[in-house]
Amino acid sequence: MDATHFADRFTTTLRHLRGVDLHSASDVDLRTALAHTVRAELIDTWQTTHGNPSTTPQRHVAYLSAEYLLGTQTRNALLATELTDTAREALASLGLSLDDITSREVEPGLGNGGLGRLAACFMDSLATLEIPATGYGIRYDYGIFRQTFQDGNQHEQPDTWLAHGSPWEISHPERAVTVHLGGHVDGDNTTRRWVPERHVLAIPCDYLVPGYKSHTVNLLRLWSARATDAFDLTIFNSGDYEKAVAARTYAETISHVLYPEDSTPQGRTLRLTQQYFFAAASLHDLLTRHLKAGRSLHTLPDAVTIQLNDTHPVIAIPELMRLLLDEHGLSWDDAWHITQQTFNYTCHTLLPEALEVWPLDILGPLLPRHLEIIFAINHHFLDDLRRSGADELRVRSMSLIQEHPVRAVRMAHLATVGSRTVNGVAELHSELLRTSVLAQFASYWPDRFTNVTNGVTPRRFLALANPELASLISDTLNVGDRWLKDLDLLRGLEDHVDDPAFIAAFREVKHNNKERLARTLANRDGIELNTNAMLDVMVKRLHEYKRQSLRILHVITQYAKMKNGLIDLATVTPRTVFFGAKAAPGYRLAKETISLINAVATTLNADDEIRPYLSIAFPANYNVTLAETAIPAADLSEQISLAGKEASGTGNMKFALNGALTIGTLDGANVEIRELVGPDNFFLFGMTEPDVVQRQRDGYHPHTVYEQSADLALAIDTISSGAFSPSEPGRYESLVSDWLWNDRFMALADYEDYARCQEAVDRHYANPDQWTRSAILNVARTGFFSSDRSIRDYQTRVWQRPTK
Ligand code: GL9
Repeated sequence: MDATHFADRFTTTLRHLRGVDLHSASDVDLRTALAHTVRAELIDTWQTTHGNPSTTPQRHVAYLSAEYLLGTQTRNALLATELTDTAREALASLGLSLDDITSREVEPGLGNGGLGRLAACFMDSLATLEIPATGYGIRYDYGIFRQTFQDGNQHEQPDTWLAHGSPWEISHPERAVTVHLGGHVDGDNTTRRWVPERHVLAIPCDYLVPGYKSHTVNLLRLWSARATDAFDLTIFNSGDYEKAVAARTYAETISHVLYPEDSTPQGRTLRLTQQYFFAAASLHDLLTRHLKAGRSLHTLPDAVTIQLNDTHPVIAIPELMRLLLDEHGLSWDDAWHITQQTFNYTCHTLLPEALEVWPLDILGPLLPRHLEIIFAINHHFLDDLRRSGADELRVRSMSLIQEHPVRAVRMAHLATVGSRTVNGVAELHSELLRTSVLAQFASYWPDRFTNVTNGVTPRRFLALANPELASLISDTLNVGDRWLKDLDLLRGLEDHVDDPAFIAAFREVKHNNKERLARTLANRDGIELNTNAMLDVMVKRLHEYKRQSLRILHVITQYAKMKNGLIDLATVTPRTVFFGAKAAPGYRLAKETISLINAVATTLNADDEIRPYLSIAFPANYNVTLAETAIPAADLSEQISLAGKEASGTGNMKFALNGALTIGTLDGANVEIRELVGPDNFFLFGMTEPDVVQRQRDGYHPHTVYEQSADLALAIDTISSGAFSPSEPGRYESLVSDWLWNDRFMALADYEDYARCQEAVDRHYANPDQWTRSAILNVARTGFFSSDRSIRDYQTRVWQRPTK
């Protein structure tokens, strides 16, 4: 398609779809028409690749995830279809700017953080690698909240991403699937029948996922809840209008809002309803397609493999059992074999409080038949376990049911028992799963456990986010943009690490990216960014284990020392410390940390003497769109979680690939990043995971650490003195006392080593050639972290056809 043709289609779409011409078109009209113009291209490709599923020889991958943090769609679709230049030229010929139109696109924020963004990267790689796949999830009416700051405190506003419609969505109300809830179970010992009490409709809302320069367009199918007519008709007929509307509202609540939780599960009936709602609708979809293709249920594992993204969709395991047993009349053994060979489970955490459990008094009333099936699975499993010689202690600790503090289903255990493979998301994480979190399962089924280290898509996080670096790479490697599909080719950059012209060009790209970020922050937040300072970035959910507190304590020490004349300003490496972080709305300590960072920012940024050397930028509402501008501008990437707590991290990979150096602990994928880039190009500090375990065993007393570190005490005492809260000196008392008397994630214990390491960062940065060399090596050596590699690992380690 050439530019004239594109322009023609665009104006026609504007007229026919929006009923406007160029002169009367609003922003929304333009955005919508552009999206539809590109979408039409994708649909043509999609129809040629997905015509008839029964002729596809490859096993279909179904990815089940409660979250997809997609980011904006249009520029990615243009990139994938190689239409960016065409669109730009076409729009320019109409007096319009592609960048203007796309810059106002609203991102679907249907996820909380890393787990949801990983799902989006995987969808991109599946399509790029031409693997037939469907992503299944929930179309939340409201995604992750929009964060604002008022007096430095976080406030949450509803995310109204659908306010102007969703031009990328194709919804099919006529293909709604019915999902049942509640009720009771009838029947005798041999035939059990669920008699549900309520029914809701699941409407498929499809998003096309184009592969980059591939012939595959996959589907992301998000389910939206609607009331059935029967749902409220009886009430309507009885004349109780209010009650009828309330009934309707109840059904539609199911897909109303994303739970804004980070790592910790919310034990609420609505959340379990959401999980079952999308798991059931997705399985219905998969089975219908399988049967329509004339296949037997016994061949399900040969045709489909289901990847469970954490435990959120694990209720799909008993649901598949229910369908096979109750609806299709299979025997228990056949049903179990099929189920167990179809599912695979990815675990994404190490925090014990993040392991989902569902109390029986929540699960039972909502899904009575499923609870019976879970008990039966447990019965079979525990029998086998006992036969293998396990004692009762072991049996109790591996049971799918916990007894204390309340009787509840352990979803990670159910997932492990019901899946063919279980994987962690980084080498260290998978190792810790095998040796601690799921150790007993790993010794019982050693072959079931494997690792797939996470990855990120280079299309969004290099080509789209960092076009200048992308074109420098293409020019330097002389392979066109082939490296975008074969990221190991970045290794070729090592040959240029001593080439002065390349070094200068690389540095210029970084500087331009800082200027671009400065423009964005000026417009978006009214923040002034010093583009001549080192940009030191910590962006991720606000959580104690990630230790934003460690970062801010060190900033405060530096500030206090500068103010007290303990640091000669002439020797200081100027830095801007950038934060981006949302706190779960009910997470008190996290919200206090946000308030403290903002208070310190206010003080530093108002100090004319200090500001040129040390300042803080903390824009509100960090999201995928802001990440795409912030990450390419960063010099330093902060990955400072307590060792053994961050399962992988994926931000860490995005920074390294964009030429930031990491200061980090030996946690998650940091370990692999450091191995690849080399110790000289990575700033390592802190306890190792075994150190942490030992220190806990010995008894950890943060107050003693405080007494023994003058620099740490300076920071904490400065806070306590009210330096950042003059009208209320005790404002941060709860934070201070938590650090001194609890400090669950041992920020204080790692403080001194962190401060030492930051000095090493300053020294390295003081030599620009040395720094740029390290930055280039970070890019050259981190091609491994392409999500294409992760998906290939899933193919060889997880999705191989089952052996009979
Ligand atoms: C997470 C882990 O905490 C991260 O370390 C990991 O990189 C991602 C993807 O595997 O998964 N697990 C988890 O619950 N979240 C993660 O980021 N939390 C959110 O997504 C908010």
